[in-house]
Amino acid sequence: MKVVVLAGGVGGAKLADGIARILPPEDVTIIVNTGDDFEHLGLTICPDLDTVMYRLAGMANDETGWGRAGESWRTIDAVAALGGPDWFRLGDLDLATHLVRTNKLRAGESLTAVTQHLCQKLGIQVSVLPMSDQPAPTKIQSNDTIHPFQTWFVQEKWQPPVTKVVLPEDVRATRSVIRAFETADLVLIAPSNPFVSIDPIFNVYPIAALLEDLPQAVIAVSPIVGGQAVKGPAAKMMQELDLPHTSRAVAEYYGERIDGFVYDVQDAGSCDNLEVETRCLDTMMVTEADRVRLAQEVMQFAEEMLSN
Ligand code: FO1
Repeated sequence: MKVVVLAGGVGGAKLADGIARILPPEDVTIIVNTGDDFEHLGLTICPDLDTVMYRLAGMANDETGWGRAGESWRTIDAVAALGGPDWFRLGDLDLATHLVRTNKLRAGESLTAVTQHLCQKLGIQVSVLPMSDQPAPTKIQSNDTIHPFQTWFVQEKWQPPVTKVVLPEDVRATRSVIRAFETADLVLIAPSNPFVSIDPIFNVYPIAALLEDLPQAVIAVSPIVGGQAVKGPAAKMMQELDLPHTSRAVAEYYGERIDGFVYDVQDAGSCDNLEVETRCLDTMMVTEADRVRLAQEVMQFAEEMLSN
């Protein structure tokens, strides 16, 4: 069964890793949000692509969820000593990724080609695709201020209340992304932030239409557990966007876009008589074994749905 996983940061990377561990690599494509990307210190930084790649390569930093394990910070601290910006913590090992990526992009390679190169060097066998090769910066409007994403997320620690998530117009999917959707039997929406990780992917033309027209099943895994986001601003954003911060509200937010919904045992009973098929599972992924188990249970749910 050919599976496409839509992923953002930490939660998305974990489900992607679980799926990559149980399916043949040629059947798995991870399509990653690039709305968080930005230019910083002259480097092109792609946080969600890097979080997914490091997790798939077994070198993710489990404390932070982003960057690399066993990191050191000598360079960024030397940057600070020279009066440079150190608010966005770039580790010494992580910098290698940004240097190689930026160098290749400057030489004219596409982000898709650069990502493929990095994955090959990191020993990643599944396909990891940026949602587009064009810049597609997500901005956060808070009342009458519009913040670049990383300024809001890191510098402001996602505290400014979100009035609106501002997505770019005219961003187009790559041929590889379109082909992945056209050959998919199943699309999984990982437990990522619906507004700043998943919506930016749907915003890329013609992904929303592709998902509507093609026969495959679309299953989302809730990023909200027990009324809280497992990590990051999703629950806070739901309140600011006048949505209940519940897993049921996530299913209702995805609405027609999904055929199935997976929510956590902590929310048992909260997603009965939804339009879509649902499955109540232990969705917390702390260990690798958790990631494999959840992936297996989600695939079982999908197979049951697809066989009906
Ligand atoms: N997030 C932070 O909260 N603080 C940081 O200093 C930080 C540095 C960083 C460096 C590389 C990278 O790939 C991600 C980094 N992140 C940091 C996380 C990043 O802002 C988020 O992963 C995404 O943009 C949202 O998912």
